[in-house]
Parts: sequence; structure tokens; C-alpha cells
Amino acid sequence: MEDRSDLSRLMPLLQAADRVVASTGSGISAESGVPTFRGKDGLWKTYRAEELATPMAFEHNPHLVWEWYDWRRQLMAAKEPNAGHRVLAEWAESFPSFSLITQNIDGLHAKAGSRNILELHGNIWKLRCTQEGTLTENYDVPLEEMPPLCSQCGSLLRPHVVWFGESLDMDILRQSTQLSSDCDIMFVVGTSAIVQPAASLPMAALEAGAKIVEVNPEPTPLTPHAHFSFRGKAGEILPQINDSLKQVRKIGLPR
Ligand code: BJW
Repeated sequence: MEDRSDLSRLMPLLQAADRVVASTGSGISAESGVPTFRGKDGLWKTYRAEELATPMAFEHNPHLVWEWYDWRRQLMAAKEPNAGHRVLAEWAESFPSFSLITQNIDGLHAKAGSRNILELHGNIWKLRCTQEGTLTENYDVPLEEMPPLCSQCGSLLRPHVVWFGESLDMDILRQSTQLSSDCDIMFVVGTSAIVQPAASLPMAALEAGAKIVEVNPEPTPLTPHAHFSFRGKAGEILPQINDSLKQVRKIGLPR
């Protein structure tokens, strides 16, 4: 059986690839110290998602939900991107076309230097007026008023994130689906691959004939479908892949 973690098999594909997409989840930020959602140290081992990350929870108790987000903002503000984020930022210049799609709201890809990031689940550093829908960037930690109110109309602000049962931004989802269906290689990094519709993007890529490269210390529902499966941390595996790619570009593929 083929070794699905064989870098020498991946290199020719990567060297020839014109359109590369990376789709990331909370696992890529784990080495920066941002907790993932599920798993043994996941955020929701301590906080129940149904209580906090839903529109109903916010309607019922905005103060409690905002306390959770304010705590997470404080935690994230102090974190720095890691080697995994930095490789993906570098890849914008390494391929004819490179696109970055993330489920993360922490802003660490941007902090690493990535641009034009498709943020499927929003961004914790943006606040949205519940009345007018206007967006404001806000980096205050902790927030000055709790819960925060719109400076224009005085209505309640909410985090600009996508909660369970809410629709994703249609334009971002459309672009992400299009890029996934049009790529040669898709890297799927640090996601449990269970939350929809994000989990459907690699399947769209697969159906369109792309190669799937998964980077995750644990198996996921995507693993059986992936052409390559690197079982390890993003901050270690992505630099290894990047170093091999640079080597191959410099001295050519071994005969
Ligand atoms: C490492 C690592 C290292 C660790 N290196 N890797 C039944 C009822 C109601 C709804 C549904 C239903 N069935 C399906 C749905 C739809 C629902 C859904 O998918 N639910 C599933 C749980 C089944 N989806 C939605 O509701 C979405 N909207 C939607 O579908 O609208 C239409 C609709 C409406 C109503 C009904 C049905 C359809 C919206 C989803 C929004 C998700 N929002 C959150 C919160 C964002 C805000 C916030 O952060 O507070 O997004 S939930 C949470 O999960 C967050 C994440 O982006 C998302 C994905 O998590 P992720 O990133 O994969 O993290 P983990 O923890 O799951 O995995 C981490 C991975 O990293 C692990 O695999 C580790 O091994 C790995 N790892 N260290 C690399 N160093």
C-alpha cells in the first residue's frame, strides 16, 4: 500500500501545481496556545457550545455570551502566529495561485502576513450591530463596556462570528466552494472536518479531481479520502513540506 505520508511522492505534485488551496481549522492555532474546540483540551469540554455559540444563547443571555467572547479575545490577543501560519503566509508567493480559507476567527493568519483570507466563520476582532448590521473593528481587551453597544444607534453589538444554525456569508462561501472545485491540491490543516458547510469543501475539491493533503495529529472523517495524510502538528509538518519544496525547486527532483 502507498505511504500517504511520503514527501517524495507529494513533491512532484506540489512542484507542478498551479492552484493550491489551504483550508484551516483551530488545530493550526493550537501551537500558538489557542485552544481547539473539541478533543481533550477543547474549549467545549469546559463550556457547552449549545449554551454559548448559538443565536438563542445570545438572545437569552447576551452578557454571558459576551463574557465568554471577551475572555477568548483576551486569550487570543496575547498569542502569536506559529510556524504553520507562517508557511501558509509564505505560500502566497510560492504558487501561481494560492488561496487560504479558514474556519478560524482568531486573526492569526493575518498576523502572520496572509492576505485575502476567506474567513468562513467570521472574525472575533469585528463587532456587528444587531440592529443595523454595521461592522466595527475592535481590539480592546477587555472590552470597555459589557455588553458592548453600538456607538451610532445604541443597540446591542454581537461578535461577528457564525454560530450554529446561522448561515455563512454567501459570498465567502461561494468563493470558497469555487476555489475548492478549481484547485489542483488542497491542504486541510487542523480541523476535525465535521462542521458543515466547511467540511464539504475538501469533498468538492476531491470530486473535481484535486489531491487532498491532510495535516492533523488525529484521524478525521476526511482521512480515508485524503491522498496524503501527515499525522503530526501543523507547526512541524508544514515547515517540513515547505523545506522539501524549496530543496526540490533548488536542486530538482531525485531521479
Ligand atoms: C491539530 C493540532 C496541531 C490539534 N496541528 N492539527 C443538526 C442540527 C443543527 C445544525 C446541524 C445539524 N447537522 C448539521 C448542522 C449544521 C451545523 C453543523 O455542521 N453541525 C455539526 C456539529 C454537525 N452547521 C451550522 O450550523 C453552520 N451553519 C449552517 O449549516 O447553516 C445552514 C443550517 C442552518 C440550520 C440547520 C442546518 C443548516 C454554522 C457552523 C458555525 C460553526 N461555528 C463555530 C463557532 C464559531 C465562533 C466561535 O469560535 O465562537 O466555528 S463552531 C466551531 O467549530 C468553530 C470552528 O470554526 C468549527 C470547526 O472546528 P475545528 O476548527 O475543526 O476545531 P475542532 O476542535 O473540532 O478540531 C481541531 C482539530 O485540530 C482536531 O482534529 C485536532 O486533532 C487538530 N489539531 N492540534 C494540526 N498542532
